[in-house]
Amino acid sequence: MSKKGRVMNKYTEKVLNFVKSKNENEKEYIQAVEEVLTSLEPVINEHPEYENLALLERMVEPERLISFRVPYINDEGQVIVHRGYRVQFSSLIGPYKGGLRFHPSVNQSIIKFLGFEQIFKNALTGLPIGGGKGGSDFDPKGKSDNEIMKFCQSFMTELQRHIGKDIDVPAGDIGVGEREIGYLFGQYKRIKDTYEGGVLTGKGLSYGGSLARKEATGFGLIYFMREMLKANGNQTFQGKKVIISGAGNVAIYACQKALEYGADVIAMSDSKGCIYDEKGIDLALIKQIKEEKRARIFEYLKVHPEAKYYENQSEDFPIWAIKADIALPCATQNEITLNSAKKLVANGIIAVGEGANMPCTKEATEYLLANNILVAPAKAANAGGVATSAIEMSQNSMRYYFNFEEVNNKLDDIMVNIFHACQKSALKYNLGNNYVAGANIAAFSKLAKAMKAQGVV
Ligand code: NDP
Ligand code: 2IT
Repeated sequence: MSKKGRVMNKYTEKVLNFVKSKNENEKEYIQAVEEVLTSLEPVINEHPEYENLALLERMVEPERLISFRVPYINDEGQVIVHRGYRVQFSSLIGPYKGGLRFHPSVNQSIIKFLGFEQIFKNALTGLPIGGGKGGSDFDPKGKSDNEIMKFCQSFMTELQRHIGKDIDVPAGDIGVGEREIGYLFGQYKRIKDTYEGGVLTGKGLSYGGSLARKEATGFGLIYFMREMLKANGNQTFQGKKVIISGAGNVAIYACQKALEYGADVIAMSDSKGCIYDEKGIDLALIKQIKEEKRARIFEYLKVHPEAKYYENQSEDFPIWAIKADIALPCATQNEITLNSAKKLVANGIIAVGEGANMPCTKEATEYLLANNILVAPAKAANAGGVATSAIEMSQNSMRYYFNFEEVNNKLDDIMVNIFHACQKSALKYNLGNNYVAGANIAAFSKLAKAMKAQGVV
């Protein structure tokens, strides 16, 4: 028995201890592995042969981890050096696939946790994509377009030797959107001297991007939540009070779809603080501030002085103290602490939908589940982004475009299927509506089959 009375299967415990000792300084990576391994226990108990095959040991060791220097010259003529990463974690079921994050907090641990999550997420989409992730500790905030372009060109000058449409296909994540993907694509094409559309996704619509990719992660999150609410008491978004952290790509389109479904979105945030507008968030204004002006969310007050602004002052973000029915963390990892989870529960939250990757700490997730809160786990609920990236890759291979409705319908179907896969796995192992475990088990079962079939690689 481990702490909290959980039974620890000997094999999973051995692998977890090994990961902890081999990656001592990588706390986010250890956190992600621990969450997955603890939920896999019922499956591992059923398959003692996995130990001899070292199935788990192989899953937690990246196939390849690349770290590289990224120098560029800023507008003042100063040479600046950053560190770039790409983790090519698993090519079991397709080319490595996953975003690039540009944020000062990026380090090896964060890239590995994201890459590890991506393997399972991509398996859940049902599409042929392996798991990868990359990025840099470069901060795009406050940089000129010229600086962003030079940084992206330098980053790609190294990355290009490691990627390709059938090898590894990066996309966006925090700090990497359509602008950055454009500069990265331009440099790749220039160096390779070939038009390889499918080497990056999240491209602009004028040169190979897919309609609905921009909206996909946020829309997909709401489609997943719609299914989860329906399956639990036939509930809907209509009239529900919703709080959404972040005001970036995921948060904005989650807000848009939630509003379309009749929800009442009352709060959004950025890395500095949150806006609480009890009359309902003015999404057009948020888009103007964050997408067009790349400014701070507190500018919302210039147009709506009656709204309230709360600054982030500790790791317990003020947005989670606002009373609501549904919370959608769409900013970053570990943004819902145990303390914040307690506030959400005390305020009567019914569901938490993870748009960001690993937004709840392990203790927060356990607390929410113990209090019968519905939790839509990130690797399932935010898989709509990467699924639509895979649809972008297919369109590029076919040299063809689907219209918005076609892509959006495929995305909706994929999210419905993912929800059912999580539900089915949870039921199979008597885990009720613990979709966190359900998602891990459903993805792992598929990956384990592929690993057994492919031999010792
Ligand atoms: P963006 O860069 O578009 O937006 C990120 C938002 O979160 C911004 O509003 C930002 O604030 C806020 N934020 C970022 N870091 C922090 C932090 N350390 N503390 C508080 N707030 C923060 O990124 P995305 O919307 O693309 O990504 C958001 C999350 O969703 C990430 O966890 C990402 O991994 C995940 N995700 C993204 C997908 C995609 O397709 N883009 C797909 C699946 C998951 P500010 O404006 O001040 O910078
Ligand atoms: O975390 C994620 O799934 C993403 N950032 C999207 C990855 C992708 O390849 O579209």
